Amino acid sequence: MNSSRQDRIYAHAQPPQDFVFDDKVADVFTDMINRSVPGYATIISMIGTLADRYCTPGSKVYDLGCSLGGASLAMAHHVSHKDYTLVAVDNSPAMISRLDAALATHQDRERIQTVCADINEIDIYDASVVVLNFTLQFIPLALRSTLLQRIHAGMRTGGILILSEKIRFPDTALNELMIEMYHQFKQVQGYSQLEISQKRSALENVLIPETIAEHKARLQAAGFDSCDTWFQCFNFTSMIAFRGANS
Ligand code: GEK
Repeated sequence: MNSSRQDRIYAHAQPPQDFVFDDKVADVFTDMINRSVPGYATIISMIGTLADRYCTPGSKVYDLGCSLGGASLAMAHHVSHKDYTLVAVDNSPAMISRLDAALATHQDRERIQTVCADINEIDIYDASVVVLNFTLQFIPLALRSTLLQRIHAGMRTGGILILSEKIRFPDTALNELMIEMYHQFKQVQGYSQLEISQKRSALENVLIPETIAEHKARLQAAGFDSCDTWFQCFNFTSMIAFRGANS
């Protein structure tokens, strides 16, 4: 990862504006995501461990919405055989240019292909591991099923999809509690009330969370044999979905 600058984007009062993954965000992204997603470092490291188990020789590994390549680099680090191609995709030129710069001297450079494109428009094929690490939440609701169907269709039998998301809870009181606990986590990470509330408003129309039940139903409808949660902290979860012989 190639940025260590501190995220101060919402430190001062500013007019409301939807959140975008521009240069300003890309410059502080490593700090931002580590202080904004409880368990991010654990999830990244476990994605590497899961990829080592499921990445089959000659296959492709996709990191969809890769940002600065946190999950890509963890997978490249952990997968012990070197017979795979990792495709890291993001539609933010700010993210992909920084990832390219970070990869310039990386030992796995030749195995990692970076693509600046909309993940709804790329070809997905021969995949043993597909990662959507906090990306599906930014895809319009109407496009989510088609994307998961295309991912499923592009996977090898025995492959896995790792889907990490900010979630909401069906029980209103529990949902409120989880959001409050999450905001407390952000405060402990050094974010002020102003930063927390301005970021929340900026994400309001951009990041649409769903319940675990909604995710499971969509994964099953897309053809995945089985799926479940392997990580959860407050309103953040990571799920694993299998493409088995029956799908
Ligand atoms: C990590 N996975 O560090 N096509 C391609 N990329 C997209 C699209 C799209 N349609 N929509 C959003 N993105 C990363 C973190 S961040 C999560 C992922 C967060 C990209 C967007 O540009 C951004 O880089 C990423 O998805 C979401 O493991 O910031 O909460």
